Amino acid sequence: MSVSTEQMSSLYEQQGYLSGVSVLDPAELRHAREAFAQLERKFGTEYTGYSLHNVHMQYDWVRGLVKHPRVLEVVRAVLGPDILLLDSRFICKYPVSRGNRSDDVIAYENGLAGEETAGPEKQKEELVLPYVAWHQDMRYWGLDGGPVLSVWLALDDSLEDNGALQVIPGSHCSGMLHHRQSQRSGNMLSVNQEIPEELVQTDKALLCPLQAGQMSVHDGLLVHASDPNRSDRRRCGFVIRYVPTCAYPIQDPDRPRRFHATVVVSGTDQYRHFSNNEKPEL
Ligand SMILES: O=C(O)CCC(=O)C(=O)O
Repeated sequence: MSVSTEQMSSLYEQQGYLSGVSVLDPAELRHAREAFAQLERKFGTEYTGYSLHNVHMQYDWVRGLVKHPRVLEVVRAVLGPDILLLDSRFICKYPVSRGNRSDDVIAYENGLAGEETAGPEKQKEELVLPYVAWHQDMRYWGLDGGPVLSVWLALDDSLEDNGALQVIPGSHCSGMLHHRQSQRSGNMLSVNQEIPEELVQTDKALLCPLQAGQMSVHDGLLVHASDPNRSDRRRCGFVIRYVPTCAYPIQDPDRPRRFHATVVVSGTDQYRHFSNNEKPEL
């Protein structure tokens, strides 16, 4: 994307997200994918699907991603010079195995997955495809004093058939919407919440397709979701949350959250609102 910093920030302000931003060159991408494959071999894909949380504290190659100059250039354009990394997580949707694939898709599309069924239908019950329900990130972060910006960095091509991110442009201007317990099985969100469909302008939904090595960024109030991976390819993304250093944690029982892995990644932190970032640099 060859747009100026001013254009980037005004587009972001208007629509609540940017997409198709090139970040990793081919060598960097290869390195990240090889390192991720090593983690898959070490931990297994059950684990690497959603449990690689805040591993920027553990692995140099992940640390390189959260401080990647191109990532920080875009984040700075939106949040200003002083930036704290709040949290990071790999979110990987693996393909359904070929043998089961058509059954899985049918089970999901008929809404059978997760329902109480007997006999042969019981088998389908176990084949729930992971998806991410419509939500706003701010629903999960007990924070005030500044916006949250999420980066979604693609390690694989992320397209319609393997469950790319979808957004409702401009929805970040509607404030925090009501969330409830999700009605559908397979929601990857850790507290299983969703915005009821009647509150989401799904007719305005836009897909954010990304090539491996590209990223999208979105505002913490932007309504977004992603469908299951119905392809035979993996869809792996690295999600990084950033805030300006003026943001601070609040005690909100609806949004309990602990911040164990915050790091100043740009500028200085004159506020020191987050307790664990004694070391200003990672
Ligand atoms: O990876 C996904 O499908 C969803 C990610 C997401 O909800 C987020 O980045 O906030």
